[in-house]
Amino acid sequence: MDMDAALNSRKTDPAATTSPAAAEFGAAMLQALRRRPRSISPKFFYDPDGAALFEQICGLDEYYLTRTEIAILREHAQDIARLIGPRADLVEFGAGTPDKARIVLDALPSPARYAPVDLSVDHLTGAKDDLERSYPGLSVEPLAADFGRPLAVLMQCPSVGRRVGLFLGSTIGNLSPEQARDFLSGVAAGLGGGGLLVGVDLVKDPAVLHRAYNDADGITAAFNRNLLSRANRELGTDFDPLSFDHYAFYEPCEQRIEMHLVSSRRQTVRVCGCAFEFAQGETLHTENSYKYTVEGFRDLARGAGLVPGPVWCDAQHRFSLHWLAAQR
Ligand code: AVJ
Repeated sequence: MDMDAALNSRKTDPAATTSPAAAEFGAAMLQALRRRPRSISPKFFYDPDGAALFEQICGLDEYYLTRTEIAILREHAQDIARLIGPRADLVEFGAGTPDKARIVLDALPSPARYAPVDLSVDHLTGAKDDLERSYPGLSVEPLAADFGRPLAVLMQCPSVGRRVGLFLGSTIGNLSPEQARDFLSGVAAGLGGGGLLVGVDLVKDPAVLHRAYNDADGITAAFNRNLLSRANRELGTDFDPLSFDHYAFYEPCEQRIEMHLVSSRRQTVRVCGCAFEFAQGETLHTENSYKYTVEGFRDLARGAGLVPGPVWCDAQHRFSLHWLAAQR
């Protein structure tokens, strides 16, 4: 292959770019731009810049989810610890930071293992030593994997005790209800008894939901646009992020927040050697964030073969934490 051909194949074949992660992102971006309506998985938001922006979102006044879930965890840590029991083997799906797991670990008698699972666990290498020092007898084993296939993940780390899953932050809201049911079925099959603690954002006044995804400081807008900046950095694309408007709204029929990037003008973007045109007003759908009623979520869990147990909510009924038991 001559130099030109080599360069060309590098441009058109995302698998020929550096890391497997970048290759997956490149393939997903190409697919996203080829289909109508254009859409891409929200899992690609979380490069280091995106993760930092998400941490900022978690501290915003408008974004009630994180602080509400933390308050519920703190208030009911003892009840949760009793359900989990001694020598627990905790697997956290989509663990950003271990802050919330720490609230649970603080209340547990002699936890055996904490395995945070995320696409990238680079940010967790420092946390491993900290955690092992805080909890003598605990072994911390970060696992780099796509938690979209929970059964495969659970089979990759055979249990060392009573197995309990953590799926916090309403990350389950990124899945459609059908995908969420499949996820829960996989967890049910992989837990072998034990249980799952899931944080689920609740259906509420659309104005409150709207504010949570349209903060005054524009941090959510920056988080959304970072997807395009990340593509520019990792894939060599030439998106102009500021020529895409952040658009997030609550869709009550689907009970979900939809997040989009809407092209503010006609423009052409080059991705992996291909040109893609955006008409003015054309959108790239970047995220769904489904909301549930308490009963609606319990029904979904039952449909996945899990047995719904206690549910804890805040006084304003904004957020819920569910204990789901896995049958042996
Ligand atoms: C991490 C998926 C729970 O849907 O609320 C925050 C991500 N998107 N602001 C959410 C997010 C926009 C968040 N989850």
